[in-house]
Amino acid sequence: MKEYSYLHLDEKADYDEYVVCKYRVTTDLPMEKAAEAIAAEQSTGTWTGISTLDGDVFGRLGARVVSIGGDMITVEYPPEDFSIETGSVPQILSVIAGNLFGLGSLKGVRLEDVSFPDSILSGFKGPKFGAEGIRKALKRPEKPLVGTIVKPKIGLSPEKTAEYVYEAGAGGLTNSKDDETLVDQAFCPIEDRTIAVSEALDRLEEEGHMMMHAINVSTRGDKITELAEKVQEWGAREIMVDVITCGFGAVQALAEDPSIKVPIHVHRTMHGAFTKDPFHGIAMLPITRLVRMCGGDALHIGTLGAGKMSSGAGDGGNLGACLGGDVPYKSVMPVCSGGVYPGIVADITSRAGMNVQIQAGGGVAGHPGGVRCGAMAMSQAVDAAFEGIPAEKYAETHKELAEALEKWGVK
Ligand code: CAP
Ligand code: MG
Repeated sequence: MKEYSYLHLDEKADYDEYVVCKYRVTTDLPMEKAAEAIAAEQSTGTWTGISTLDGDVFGRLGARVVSIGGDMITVEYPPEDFSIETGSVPQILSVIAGNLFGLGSLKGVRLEDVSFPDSILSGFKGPKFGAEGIRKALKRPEKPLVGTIVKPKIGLSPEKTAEYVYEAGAGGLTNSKDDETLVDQAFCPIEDRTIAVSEALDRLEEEGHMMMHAINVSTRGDKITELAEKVQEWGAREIMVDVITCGFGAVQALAEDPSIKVPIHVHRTMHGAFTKDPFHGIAMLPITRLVRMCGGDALHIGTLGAGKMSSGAGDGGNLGACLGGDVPYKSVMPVCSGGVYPGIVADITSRAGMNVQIQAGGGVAGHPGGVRCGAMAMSQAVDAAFEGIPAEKYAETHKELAEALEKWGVK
């Protein structure tokens, strides 16, 4: 039985033609063996040699291990390994992030990054609006966008939700959103909520303040486009999709649907199941790249180590994957959220810069003065950071910020 080697360690990765993946591998095997096990399983091999694999097929479709360094390996996949039908994330993920995670011979394997050639990128359209389009709609060209998540995440009536949104906007916030678990529950039917929130946003606009609220349309694949079209008719200015629970195809279907004329805020709930372990699973970076390809206009990338959700101190390249010019798409607004409060806004902007959306749920609704004061405190913290004034200094002349710093401190 002819054995084929997947090792091409004397060659450089071919980023122009191949899909190139970087994996972090934990194993007792020699790294060459572990690397070959991944390349074989994800392309033309299996756990043992097979009589049905000939040299021509192997040569054309076999994955290639092009580098091994420390616990990192680089595997490139030939373009023919991917569907002729372009723009298909499911089949791409089955190749680059499929069975390999279950290989018994590996203690851990984590997909850290992926690079796609033009032959793949050209099959995707990217965001309709992007960060620039959202800024244009909000008439907010430079400052960080500042938002809230309506809290409690479930339980408010449509009217109470709309009141929260109005108070948040009156306090200066540019964005609000449904929380990730709120869609169309009996206590807050999506139609009633969307209409009530839309009326609140119209009232704010009449008072001179532009604001968006993302209505969560995360539902089954055969219903999500219909639901998104309906909430748009009911006045939604932005929709939200939980991309991990709904699928990349849901974001793509909405982004590529010409009847959807509002930005898509992409939440990543459930990502922690595979991003949190530094030695097993999938880093956020490949997810961020795929969300931009599929057309998300804004995406949660965490707080770069500043907030409540555990994430690496660095941004892991996600800011560049959202905003960089290395792919043929509009940018994605990076959303920093999770345990955010006025006292860490400057820490976030020092890590992420100003082209971000910073949002707080508890950090607004937990303010001693209520939602409007919480919104004012967040807006004031963003203004201070944008002007390079320390929050404590700015708080001397801004009561709501002072009260927030008093309650939660400054990081
Ligand atoms: C934040 C949040 C978001 C997190 C998700 C929450 O609320 O609404 O879903 O940002 O984390 O439910 O926790 P708080 P990530 O502001 O009250 O923490 O953005 O990392 O995906
Ligand atoms: Mg949430």
